[in-house]
Amino acid sequence: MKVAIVGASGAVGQEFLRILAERNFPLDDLVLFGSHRSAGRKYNFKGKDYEVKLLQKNDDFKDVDIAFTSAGGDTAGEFADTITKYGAVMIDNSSHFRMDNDVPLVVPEINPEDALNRPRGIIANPNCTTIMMVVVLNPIDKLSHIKKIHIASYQSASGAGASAMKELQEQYKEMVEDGKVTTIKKFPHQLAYNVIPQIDKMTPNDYTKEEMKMYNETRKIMHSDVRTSATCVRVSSLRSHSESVWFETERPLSVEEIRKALSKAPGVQLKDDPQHYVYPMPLESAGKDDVYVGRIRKDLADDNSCTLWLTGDQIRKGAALNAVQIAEYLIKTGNVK
Ligand code: 2RA
Repeated sequence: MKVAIVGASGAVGQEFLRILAERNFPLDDLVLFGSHRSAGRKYNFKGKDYEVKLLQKNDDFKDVDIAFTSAGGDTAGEFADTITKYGAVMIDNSSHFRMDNDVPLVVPEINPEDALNRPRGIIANPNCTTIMMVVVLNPIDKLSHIKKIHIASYQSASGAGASAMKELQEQYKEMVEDGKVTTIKKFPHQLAYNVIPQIDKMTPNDYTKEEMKMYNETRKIMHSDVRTSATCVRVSSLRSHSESVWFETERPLSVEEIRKALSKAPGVQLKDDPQHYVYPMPLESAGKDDVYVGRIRKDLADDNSCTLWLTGDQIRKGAALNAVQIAEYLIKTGNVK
């Protein structure tokens, strides 16, 4: 099994290296790719150094079985043919292919079989906030169909990449040392001591692209007609996203039913004892694999609705881990070239 990581120097690329090592992913050979900026850098994987090669339109992917790509939508679009030409499965982390009818959009806890039908050799990894939400809501949808979802997200700097995490740390340092922030590059406004109610570009309906991803991708992954209305907000935590979710089901559900379903759900950890200050927070979920859920309660405004709070590591389950789990499923089902 030969594995490629495209975008190896980025936050998600680096997480791929850690997760593949931790999970003892069955690979015999590894090849790293990157842009002009990162080509030539070396990264260690299980005691051996690997040099990042420049991603080019050539035959470098000839022997590759699985390519994990996290290099942005434009690069994914431009290099997809090069990557898949000789039969490699491309598991892409960008939003470029997610809504294409001939590209499956997969969360292994929910719709792993979709990964088996990939006419273009591409499988899309969903948006981070969507992955974490559907891992929690799908087991509830099985109790009673979820018709509507309202969500407010609290997304850490990590969602905008390694340089954004550095920028947030720099901004806090500048505030302490100079009393004002001068470094504002990755975010549209100062993030330190602030929250920004915009993630990704604004679309003509005044929802952001991130919010529309939550609407569209949730339907595709869950094979559902559910409607999701989101406000996605950047907050000044460093790593791990959180979400406050309200959902309306066809029949009213009790909190006990929901807790029972979630306590058995794969990839989910219940942390729900609010009377004793027990609920999940991003500081704890950072670096962990599961999505943590708490504050489960009835919605006071609607008998058929409940509400909950969740948090999960956007770089792991929201990106690299989900992609690696897809690859593990393909290997388990003998579905790699
Ligand atoms: C973020 N990239 O900006 C993520 C959203 N998908 O948080």
